[in-house]
Amino acid sequence: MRQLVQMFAAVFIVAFGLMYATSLLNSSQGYSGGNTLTIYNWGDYIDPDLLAEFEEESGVKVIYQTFDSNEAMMTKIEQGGTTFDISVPSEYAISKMKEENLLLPIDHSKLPNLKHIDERFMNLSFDPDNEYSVPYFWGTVGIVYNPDLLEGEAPTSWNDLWDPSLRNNILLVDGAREVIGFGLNSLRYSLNDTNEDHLQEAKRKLDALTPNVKAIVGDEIKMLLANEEAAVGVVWSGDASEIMTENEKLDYVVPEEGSNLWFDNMVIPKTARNIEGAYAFMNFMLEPEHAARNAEYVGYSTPNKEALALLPEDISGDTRFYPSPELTEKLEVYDNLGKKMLAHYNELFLEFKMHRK
Ligand code: N2P
Repeated sequence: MRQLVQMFAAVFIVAFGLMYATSLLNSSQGYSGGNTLTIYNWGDYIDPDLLAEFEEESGVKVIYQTFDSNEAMMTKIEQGGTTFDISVPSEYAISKMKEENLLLPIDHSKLPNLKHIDERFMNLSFDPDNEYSVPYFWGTVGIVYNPDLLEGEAPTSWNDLWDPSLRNNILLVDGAREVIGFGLNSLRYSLNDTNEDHLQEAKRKLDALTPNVKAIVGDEIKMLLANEEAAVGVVWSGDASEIMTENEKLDYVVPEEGSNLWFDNMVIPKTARNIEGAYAFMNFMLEPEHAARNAEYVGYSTPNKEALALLPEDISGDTRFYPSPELTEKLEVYDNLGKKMLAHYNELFLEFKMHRK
């Protein structure tokens, strides 16, 4: 009898331990399936009220995780062990993830609200026919500046950043493509350039910017610039718009040498567990009223034409954040440069960061 009790106790302990271990693993790796939906999005990129409303409407519980660069997001998904149902990569990352067979094709019949997206943002070269992705936000990269803190004229060109009057007065977005990209643009090279001499020249030029760079930062760049901790920032357009809502003195310019035009789209990674939930979420975010609220909350530009019509005129009519097709045509979209070249861009960016130390 005692032996039997001991055996039961042992079985119980092992079973309980296993259950506990699995639950730990699930919560740390973003387990989804059943009634949960795991979303992997950029930081500060959704109105939290919309998440709560989606949960209430659908009965699905959302597990929400964030990333701060395409590179970090891709590494995590490539490594495996995650079960994200939705992610929001930028165009070159979508192209790379497609190539690596990391995405599920999208069934458009499950997204009736897809019809609200402006044609201008559909069927782009990184994902013909939107086979794998659905537009979420779009924008540019540019310079946000505080006229009160500038000694000289307002910047209009990337090369203005090297002005000695900006010593220790510039904040940079923590993005490899963005920083190497404006280094190349400042030399009038393409931000997709793969010529090693051009890349080294851009790297040397960026190293020479070091005395002017106060910090290279993530999402806190918005708070720092709004609080007037630096005169100038190189940022994504939506962050500039958000900063300018906080501090009306600031302004945003897309430099004259050219810059980046980017698109962030929702995708369903191949490892998704709750595919129906993923469609429900995408369709919810494509609903014009939801897309409009999301755009107003985070400050980024919506590709949803019905949502745009719902936004106040001071947002939808602001050509700094809703530039015309004639203007965006002059900008460059990041190409998928391939695994090796992307790694090289990351390396150069890392070396630039080290150079500052
Ligand atoms: C939001 C970051 C937006 C990224 N915090 C632009 N691709």
